[in-house]
Amino acid sequence: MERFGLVGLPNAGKSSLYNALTGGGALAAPYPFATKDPNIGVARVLDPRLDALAAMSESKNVVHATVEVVDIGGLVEGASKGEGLGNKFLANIREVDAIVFVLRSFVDDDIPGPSDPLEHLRIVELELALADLESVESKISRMQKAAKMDKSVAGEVAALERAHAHLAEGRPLYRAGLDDDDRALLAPHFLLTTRRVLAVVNVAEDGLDGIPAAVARVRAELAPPGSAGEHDVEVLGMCVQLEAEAAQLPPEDRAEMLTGLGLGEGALPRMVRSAYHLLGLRTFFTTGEKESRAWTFRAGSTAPECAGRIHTDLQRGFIRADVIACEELLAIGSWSKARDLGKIRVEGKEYRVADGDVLEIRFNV
Ligand SMILES: Nc1nc2c(ncn2[C@@H]2O[C@H](COP(=O)(O)OP(=O)(O)OP(=O)(O)O)[C@@H](O)[C@H]2O)c(=O)[nH]1
Ligand SMILES: [Mg+2]
Repeated sequence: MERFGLVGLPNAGKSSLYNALTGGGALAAPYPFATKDPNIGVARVLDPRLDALAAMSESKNVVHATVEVVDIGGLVEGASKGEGLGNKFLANIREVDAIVFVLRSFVDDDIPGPSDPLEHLRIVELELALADLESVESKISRMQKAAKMDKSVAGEVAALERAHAHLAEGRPLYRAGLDDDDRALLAPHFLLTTRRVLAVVNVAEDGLDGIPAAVARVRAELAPPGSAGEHDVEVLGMCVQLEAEAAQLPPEDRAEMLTGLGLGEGALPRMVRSAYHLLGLRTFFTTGEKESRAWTFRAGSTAPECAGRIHTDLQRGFIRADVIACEELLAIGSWSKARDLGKIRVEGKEYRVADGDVLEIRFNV
């Protein structure tokens, strides 16, 4: 399962966001370092297409795709040198696929800490880049000796040196526009800032109108259009407190509260979808009377690879996939009608599954 890690200063709203996403009971409190050990939970990837398919098939079971969310303790200036909870955050961040920065923008005199999201951003980026700089330096000095004996290591050392140049200027690697070769060479080193980043700007309850401006301000700093990191970074805004309150309500009341505030479906599904997109993740569906289900796959995967997400037997004994786009299937109204109309395509081993495909796998083991 993919993992998102919530990273930020104390009192930014990480645990509140974690609770809203996972329905978890993490301690959210108005003092720094309320979170010491990470909370780990599972969030559903809500997808209206799945609900529509389940309604169409009158499915008894509906299974959403899920992601793991890790709520990490707050970090402060100097954390990489042992301040606050010190380096404890490093190990936790190394284990996530994408970093979610929670940047506080709400003002509340009862809750200590800065309320300028750019100040939050400056500190978290600096600490992450310093931590990476330290690991890259020690790796380079260790590997330079090996490179003299073994020429094949030279490429890796060169990639580390390029990374070093960025980090030494305080630039996290997701801002560096790394090419695929450098990415591949750096991957085994588990650096923190080679991960993609989603920044959540946490605005006040009465600051919803200010979301577009707050997001634009953070984006201008973090990922201006045309910058190297444009594709590795996404920014969005929400009031975590309101989202967390809404998440605790039963579905009908939640919808009423969110629409009442002009928030539509709320920011959480959008946030999970953005993180999905950043990671190059896509969704395909299976649907029937027994169950409708959303499955996660990497963009570019073939039909047998997707079949393998369901069960390894389906990949091993893959014969073919019957395929239709979910919008088309929903418009027709049923799988059998779509078949009668000749709208179900038969695809083979080379087919690259598209986001929103509904699949039926034929296999034989
Ligand atoms: N007014 C307001 N308060 C918020 C908002 N989001 C979080 N808070 C409050 O801020 C305090 C800190 O929130 P937490 O979620 O515990 O923050 P954290 O980032 O997990 O903090 P640490 O665990 O100490 O790193 C809590 O009292 C929350 O209720 C918000 O959008 N508006
Ligand atoms: Mg916390």
